[in-house]
Parts: sequence; C-alpha cells; structure tokens
Amino acid sequence: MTLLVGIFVTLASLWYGQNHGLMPVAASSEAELVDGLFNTMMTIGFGLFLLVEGALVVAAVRFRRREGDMGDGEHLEGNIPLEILWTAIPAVVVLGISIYSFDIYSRMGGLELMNHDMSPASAKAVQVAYAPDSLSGDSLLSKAGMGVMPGMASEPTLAVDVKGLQYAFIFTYPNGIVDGELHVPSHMPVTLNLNAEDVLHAFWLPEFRIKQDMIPGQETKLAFNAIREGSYPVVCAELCGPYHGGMRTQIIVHSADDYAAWVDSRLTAMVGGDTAIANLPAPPAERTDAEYLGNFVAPMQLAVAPESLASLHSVATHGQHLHHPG
Ligand SMILES: [Cu+2]
Repeated sequence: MTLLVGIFVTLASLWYGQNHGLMPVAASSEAELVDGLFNTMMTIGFGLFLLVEGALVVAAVRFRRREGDMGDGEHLEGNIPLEILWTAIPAVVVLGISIYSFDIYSRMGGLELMNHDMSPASAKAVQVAYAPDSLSGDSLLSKAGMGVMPGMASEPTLAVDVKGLQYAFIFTYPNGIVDGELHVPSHMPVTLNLNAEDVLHAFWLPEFRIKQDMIPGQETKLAFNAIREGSYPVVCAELCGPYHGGMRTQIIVHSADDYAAWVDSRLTAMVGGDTAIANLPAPPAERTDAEYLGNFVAPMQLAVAPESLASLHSVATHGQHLHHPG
C-alpha cells in the first residue's frame, strides 16, 4: 500500500511540476533556467502537499470518534526516528533548492557583476554611493544588475539605453534610433543600460523572467537572450505615481533579417527628417479617461460601461469642489 501511494505521489508530482500552467510563455534562455527551478519547486511542493493533506484526510476518517466512544485517546510520548526523518527531509530539500537556485543565478550572469576589485578607489565608490551629488558614473553600485550569461561575453551583443520616466520607457539604440518600444533580434545577447529620469521605476519582462530597478542618477544593467519571436509586454513594476499602471510598452523579438529591416526603415525615416520618437504613449494629461483606462481594460479583459466611467468622473469633480469651495 505504501509503495503504491509512493508511486502515485511521485508520478502525480512529476506531472504537475510540468503542467501547473502558472507561467507565461518562456521567451528567453534565462526564462528556461528560471522555469526549470520553478518547476522543480512545484514538483517538490505538490508532492509534500499530497503527502501532508493525504495523511490529514486519512487520519481524520480513520481515527474519528466512534458512536458511544467516551474514552481518552492513546497516550503517545514522541517518536525519535520519525522526528529525525521529518527534520532531515526538509533540510535536504532546502539545501538542494538553495544550491540549485544559486547555480541558476550564476548561470544567468548574476555573479559576473560581483567581480569587482575592492581596492581603496572602489571602496571610496561605496562610500559615495549613497550621496547622489558626488556619484561617479562608474561607481561600484552602478554595476548592480543581471550580467551577460557566462560564455556569451565573446559574442556580438546589442546594447540599448533605456530611460524610465513618468510614465513611459524610452529606448535609445546604438545607431541613434530612439523609440518607445524595444525591438531586438532573436538569439543575440541584448544588454540594457537602465536609468531613470525622475523617480524609481522597475523594468520588468514577465515572459523573460527578469526584472531590474531603474534608479535616477545610477545605471543598472539587465542582459538577456531572446529565443522566441513575437511581442511581449514591458511593465513598470515599481509604484511610480498615479499613472504607474499605465506605464507599459512592448518588446518585439524579430528574426535577424526582420530586425535589420526595422533598423533600416527607422534610419531612413530619420534621414527624411522624422525625428519624433515613435510609439510613445500620450502624456496622461492629454489622454481622455477612456483612453487612460484602456490601459487596464484591454489587458485585464474588463468590461467597463460608459456610465460607470461618467459616474467616476463626476465623483472626482465633486470631490474637488468639496476641497476648493468657490
Ligand atoms: Cu514607472
């Protein structure tokens, strides 16, 4: 019986670990690494869930009080082998997951950026890092972030500067192209140099499983390798003001040829005198309520009736009148 239960729990956990459906598509090689770790934890977690909840249900049914039984339960004084077992198993599981996750972190390039020298000059950089006035561009903390995966460092990379500001992302490409959307070729390492214009923002690519703070006056980095063509959301993940929820754009992963064609078309437009930044969202002040709420309605597939919008608006106007009579 124990053997059958063990086989069932193992098979069910292995199946659920691969079929939980909790993650969006994996569009970068980093995402595959992260998902491997996440699926392992789901497998272990689901197995433990079945064992613990199963034991609970079996005990509740099997040892329930029978009709007319007024006696005390059996007196138990502890069980040393059992206690060793239920201490040892979680210890091994936690140790295994921590080694695995550290391995993923280093394979994603997380350790590359820790290879800084601790000479007096860089120690000074640590001291000034908390005083933005005296911050130098290449101080120690300015290199925080996820680095290029080891082994990719020798390949050609695309470096894009990204500026976060209330409430948009602006991407500046090596050849001077400026755009409100991030275009990248697939299967080429991309390095993003992140910066913020005004307040803290965070650059989040859910389908790439990476996220990084954007800090005014201090550059952070994010590197990834796109493996799946398509359009994916870019989301600000740091509450940065009243229109934070509308601060999103998209990353478009092209084939190498399509990317070259996109660069050509943008360069041609620039030569033609078109210097406007493409694909930027309109500033909040210039958007109607309906346009602004569209940021939330479409992705969340909500149905908002025009009447509810109108009533929201009148409440807001009424509130202003209360605070500013006359
Ligand atoms: Cu933001």
